Amino acid sequence: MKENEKTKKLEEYTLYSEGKVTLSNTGVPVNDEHHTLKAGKRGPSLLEDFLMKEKMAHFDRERIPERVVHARGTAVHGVFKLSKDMSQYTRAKVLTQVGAETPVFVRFSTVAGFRGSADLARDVRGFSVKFYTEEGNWDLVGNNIPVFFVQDANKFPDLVHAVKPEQDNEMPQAASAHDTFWDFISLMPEASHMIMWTMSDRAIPRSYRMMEGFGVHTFKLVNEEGKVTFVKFHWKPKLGVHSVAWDEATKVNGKDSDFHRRDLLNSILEGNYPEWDLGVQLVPQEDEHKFDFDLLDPTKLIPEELIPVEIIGTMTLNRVPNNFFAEVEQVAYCPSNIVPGIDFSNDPLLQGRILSYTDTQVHRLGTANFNNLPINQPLHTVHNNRRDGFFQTQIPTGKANYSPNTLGDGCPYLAKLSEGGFVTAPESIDQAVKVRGKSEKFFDFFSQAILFYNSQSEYEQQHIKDALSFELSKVNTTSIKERMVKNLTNIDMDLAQYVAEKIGVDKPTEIYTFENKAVPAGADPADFQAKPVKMSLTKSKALSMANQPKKGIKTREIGVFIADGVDDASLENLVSKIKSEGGKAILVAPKLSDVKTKGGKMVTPDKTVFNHSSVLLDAVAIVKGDESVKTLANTPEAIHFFDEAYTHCKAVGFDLGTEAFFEETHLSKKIKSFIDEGVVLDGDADKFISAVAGHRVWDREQARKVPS
Ligand code: HDD
Repeated sequence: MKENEKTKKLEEYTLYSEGKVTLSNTGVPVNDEHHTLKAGKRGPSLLEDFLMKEKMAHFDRERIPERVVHARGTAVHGVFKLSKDMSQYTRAKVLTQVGAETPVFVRFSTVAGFRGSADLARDVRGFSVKFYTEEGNWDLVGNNIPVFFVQDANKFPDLVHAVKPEQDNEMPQAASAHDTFWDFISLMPEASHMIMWTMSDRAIPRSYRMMEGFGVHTFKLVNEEGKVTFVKFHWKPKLGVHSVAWDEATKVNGKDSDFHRRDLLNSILEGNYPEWDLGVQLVPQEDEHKFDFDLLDPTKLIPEELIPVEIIGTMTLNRVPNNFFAEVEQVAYCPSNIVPGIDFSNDPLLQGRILSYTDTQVHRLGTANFNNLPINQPLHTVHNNRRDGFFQTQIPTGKANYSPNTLGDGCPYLAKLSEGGFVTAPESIDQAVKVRGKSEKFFDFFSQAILFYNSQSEYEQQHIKDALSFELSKVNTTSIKERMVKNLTNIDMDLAQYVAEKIGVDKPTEIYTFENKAVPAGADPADFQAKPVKMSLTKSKALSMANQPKKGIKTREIGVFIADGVDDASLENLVSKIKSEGGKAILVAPKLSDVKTKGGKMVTPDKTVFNHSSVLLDAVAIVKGDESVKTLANTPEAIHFFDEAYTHCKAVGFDLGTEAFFEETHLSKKIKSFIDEGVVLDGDADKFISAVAGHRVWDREQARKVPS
């Protein structure tokens, strides 16, 4: 081959290896993949078209089973940085090396909906963190709610069948407001505490970035000496904990069903990295039985008044995935993934999860080798004697695939304790008797539901009442509704009576105690042996979102309304104030073409009144300008933005000189006597910004009777 031909060939190969040229799955450069090979241009397709066959066969197998629960979600990369040495309690390096950065991959999700369902369903949110530690992957697979529906993993398939779309008609999608869910819940009083949380605003978060996360179960920390300390894990968001209004949630689902997903990805792409502090509640092993509740019961939390949350580190999410399928869809979280220094408690829900997740990943990802997928690989290359199986991507060398061996010099040998080897924390269970059942304190079904409800502010209690009324009004079977109301009398009589009236069943007058009452047909008597416990604590501050600190307007999206003729100085003033506080000014105009300011400057709007919506914004404001105000006052969609923002208890700001616009809103007609701190009529940008920082003026609902 001549020299220049050789060079040409080399260039071609480089192109291939650089990934610029389409290669078939076997590495053949492809010249045409848009026309099938045919016998003549109008003739039948030919069987020999191996390239078309490969493309089609691959396409036909693109989908893998979606997750049986938590199918809808998204995930991003980040780092966890430890700020407090926990070696007194654990030998896990991830919790003892202060300042070290551990990579993480974090997936947020809803539970009930299918993979394509909308983000703002009333639902629990999954909060899964995979820590890629020096000592292996540690998966903390939690939720944004600190307790769970059921106490035993054996009930989980029933719970999931009940909440998913009904089997005879596959309805409703991503919603618990239907007969089968409430049938199950009404027969499962242990779910009462969780139901209070899911009917609260926690189940409709403003953003993944504004949710708390909880490991839910009690785990164990184990130190170098083998001493055990019980632990609960908490994630506290730096942006505070915030939710949307229910009416708003239902509208967000239509306006932007990817609302949470988009919000998370955009914030990272814009450099606004979401952060959470990692907190722990620690209980010395000797104090295991000192509480009114059982530490192993996942329907109970440890009130922060009893054991405060200690902050030990911070997680920052700072990188979006490159490929959704390869990373987000293929990531396989397993609560069984723990590292030396962390151990399981005997929580019967956790014990079942240890089995279920690895099993589901083998099914979903099709092979026991699912940890070979790049997103699941631990930091260090794995050496062991697990062999073969579908999609084995490693090529083990040498002869020895067994242990002990001499042919491989004894390698890979087992890690001694001094080399970090995992050992299970010893626990004496020699006297145990095999039983199916649960411990005494597990029969307290209501005391923490009561604690939660009593800890809510007035507007939060109202939201729970309204949510329960909505959900149960969608139930067609009267006996289910009646049973739920009876259960609610055990939590709060006023709540039970309110709901009863709304859903058209008899108003209860006394607490329905379970003792001596007939167990409903079809129910398990064990689920009805409630043994109430009087809790020493009557309220817990941390349980109410109303008590959570309001942390400014960072990353909040504020619609600033403009049209031709808008006043330059006022616009500049408001936008720069919003930006200087870390907020985002979204310029909203009647159309997408550039707006000409009064001073003749051309400004490009971000959104229009017809492609955006008030429910996708945190607050709205209008800037003065004779001509622009006139235009906007004649734009019904613009008026609707303000009316709706007001209804959803958001901050609404009117510049001085925008009275003509204000007069068009229904606010002017109806609310003049209900102007609150969220309605800023004097164009004071600072006042407006502090109103946005307050998140919502929820009291507006009561004062104004707005159905938010
Ligand atoms: Fe689960 C997924 C959280 C109880 C069985 N669960 C899943 C995910 C989260 C949780 C966040 C999504 C993981 C991801 O992002 O890929 N689950 C919880 C919490 C629970 C809980 C906080 C109680 C405290 N789960 C639970 C039980 C079982 C399962 C009791 C079964 C015995 N969960 C599964 C599963 C899933 C799952 C079927 C579906 C897809 C997957 O695991 O990877 O195995």
